Amino acid sequence: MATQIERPFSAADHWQAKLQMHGYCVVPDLVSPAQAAALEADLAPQFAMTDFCRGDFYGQHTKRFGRLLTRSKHAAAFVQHPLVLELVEGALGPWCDTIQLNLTQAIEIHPGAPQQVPHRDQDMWEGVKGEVEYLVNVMWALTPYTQENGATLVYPGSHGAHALDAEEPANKLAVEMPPGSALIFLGSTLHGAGGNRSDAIRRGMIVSYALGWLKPYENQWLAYPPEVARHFPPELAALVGYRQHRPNLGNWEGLCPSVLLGERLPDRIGAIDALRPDQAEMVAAFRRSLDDTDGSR
Ligand SMILES: O=C(O)CCC(=O)C(=O)O
Ligand SMILES: [Fe+2]
Repeated sequence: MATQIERPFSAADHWQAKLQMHGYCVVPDLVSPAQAAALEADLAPQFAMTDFCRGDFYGQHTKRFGRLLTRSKHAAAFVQHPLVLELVEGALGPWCDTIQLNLTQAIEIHPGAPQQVPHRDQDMWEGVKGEVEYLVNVMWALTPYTQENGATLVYPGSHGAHALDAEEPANKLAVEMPPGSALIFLGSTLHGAGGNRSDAIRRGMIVSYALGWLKPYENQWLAYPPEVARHFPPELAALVGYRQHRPNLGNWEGLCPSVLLGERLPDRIGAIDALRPDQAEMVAAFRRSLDDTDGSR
């Protein structure tokens, strides 16, 4: 009998186990305080120019804006953090071929903001619930998050099949954390911003990732059109949508949309299949059966 070589238990395995068990995990010091401060310094003047939100979901004492990859050169390191990507791919891998960026959003919760309605971010999509995970959220603290200033509230164990429970879970937890730490939670986990009872602003950034075949919350192709995405490293461009999700989803003229990021397009291009191996095999088997039928005539 062949011996199985065991993969060592990695940091990602540790956090994945917590994420799956509780619906969330809090990873301390995922980036340095200096990295968090550099991002915050870029976002601060943009918050100052942004109006307060309207509508009771966002909340009128909050400010938000998106497209963060265009707002700060420091944002990409957060979006592409290797541990985060490994966790997200592990959590969403059973339901997709590749993941995609769902949104980046800078959020300020101002003094006097009431608690946000508890919600599950997956409910933006009308698919089956309780069996599929659609999304993973990463909340990065840019100022300290405290119970008083509106730290995100999570409901431990409210994820997965519990998303179908009629009752709201009894226990909630204000996730207190310093800048550079991140709260990672599933799209099925009940959560919301806490109320800000302090006299200081709570500032953070949400980066979320979704199954590669869904319509993302923030329209990534408009947030990062080809003239912008052309300057991204290829993996980042792929994450914001310049890649097909097999089979053939998100194509441009039947091709991978990354062709738009090149210098020049050929005049005429024919469509090219992008199939999963099992689909390619099914199609090839059908073709062979046609050839066999033709040959026997
Ligand atoms: O700001 C927060 O703590 C959470 C915000 C949130 O969950 C949302 O807007 O969907
Ligand atoms: Fe949310």
